[in-house]
Amino acid sequence: MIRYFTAGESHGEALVGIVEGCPAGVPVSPDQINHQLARRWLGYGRGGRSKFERDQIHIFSGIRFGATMGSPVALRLDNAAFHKDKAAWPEVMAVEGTGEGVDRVTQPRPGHADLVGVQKYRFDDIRPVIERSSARETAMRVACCTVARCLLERLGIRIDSHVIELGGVGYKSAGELRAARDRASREAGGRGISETADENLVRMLDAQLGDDVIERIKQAKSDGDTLGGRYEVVISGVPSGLGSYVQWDRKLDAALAHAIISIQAQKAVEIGDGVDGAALPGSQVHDEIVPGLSRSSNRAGGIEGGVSNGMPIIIRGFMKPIPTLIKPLGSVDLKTGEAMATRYERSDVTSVPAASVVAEAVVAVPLANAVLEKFGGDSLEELLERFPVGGASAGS
Ligand code: EPS
Repeated sequence: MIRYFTAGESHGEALVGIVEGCPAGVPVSPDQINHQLARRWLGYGRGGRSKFERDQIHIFSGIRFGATMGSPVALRLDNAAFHKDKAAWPEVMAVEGTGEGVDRVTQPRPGHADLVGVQKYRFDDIRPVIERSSARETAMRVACCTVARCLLERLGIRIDSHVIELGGVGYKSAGELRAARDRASREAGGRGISETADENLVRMLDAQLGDDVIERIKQAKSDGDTLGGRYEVVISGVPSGLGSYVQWDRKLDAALAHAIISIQAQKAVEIGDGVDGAALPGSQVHDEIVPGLSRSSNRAGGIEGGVSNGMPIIIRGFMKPIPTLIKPLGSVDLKTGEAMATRYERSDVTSVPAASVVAEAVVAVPLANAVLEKFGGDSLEELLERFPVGGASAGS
């Protein structure tokens, strides 16, 4: 099974990651990882940091002559902010010394991990919480998960995503969304819908909607506010039979939902038309079975009973607005116990487009593990001998 760990602070020297359990013989290159890292910076609404971070992966181990060796893959990403920012990060984040002379952060931001973090770890300074809870960590997650994604690609499994709503602007119904996705898939030809989404400033498939969203972001920026939103991940080429209904921790939908909700600032996950479906009668929700044992619809989002059914997997993530706002929010100074509004800090207005790219990456690990659990194999070659050729069906 593939496991990965990340380490690193947002304004520390670097992020590092270890990916363990990937079969041998999977082609992986720094370019593939860098491509995903560059995609993670896409999207209108990012702040000052996006102007200078240029994420370039350094691979230390686990890959030889362009392919995995079955041994742990070790990765490093330098934080340009460590040296480039005006802030004295090498002093603020120093490994040695007492921290004397370094300002403490004492005004917790509502909605952030700030307050619960200082209470939990008994800090008198929010800085350590800010640093590790930051979404900067998702850069290393994308890098780690791209290794699993490279494995899935070799099996013909592809993962796409697009933003479907941002700041309340988006598709009005499941039908409208489905029509936009189907149109984009047709027009994409051999490419996936992600390539089309990547060409839009907010990763939306519908250019007009994208323009409306940009206006909404501009408005939020001038209001000193932030925005959340929704995106969907579409996984195609998935064979039926991944996951299981027999035990809670073997359900594929649960594993995918865990991966999505673990991304910073995500507050909800939907599989297929789960949210709309909860308000409809069963006769309008379930995908009828037609001769050939296929389906004419995919409202279940490719998973029934925690098991993939061969249709594309559709999973949506819901992101809250970023809790670092220019507009002050009510808080309390931890030094004095007095009410005090939050102070301004550099931030993004929104990072929903980035979250959609991170979501594509993180689902790759539970999915690859479901594949490895069912088909096994210590090498890609062995896995390919066992994996059903053409076992997956198309359609949405
Ligand atoms: C983040 C705050 C901003 C974002 C950062 C996440 O960073 P800074 O405080 O340096 O301006 O840019 O995201 C990234 C650096 C990234 O790579 O996505 C936060 O507080 O979560």
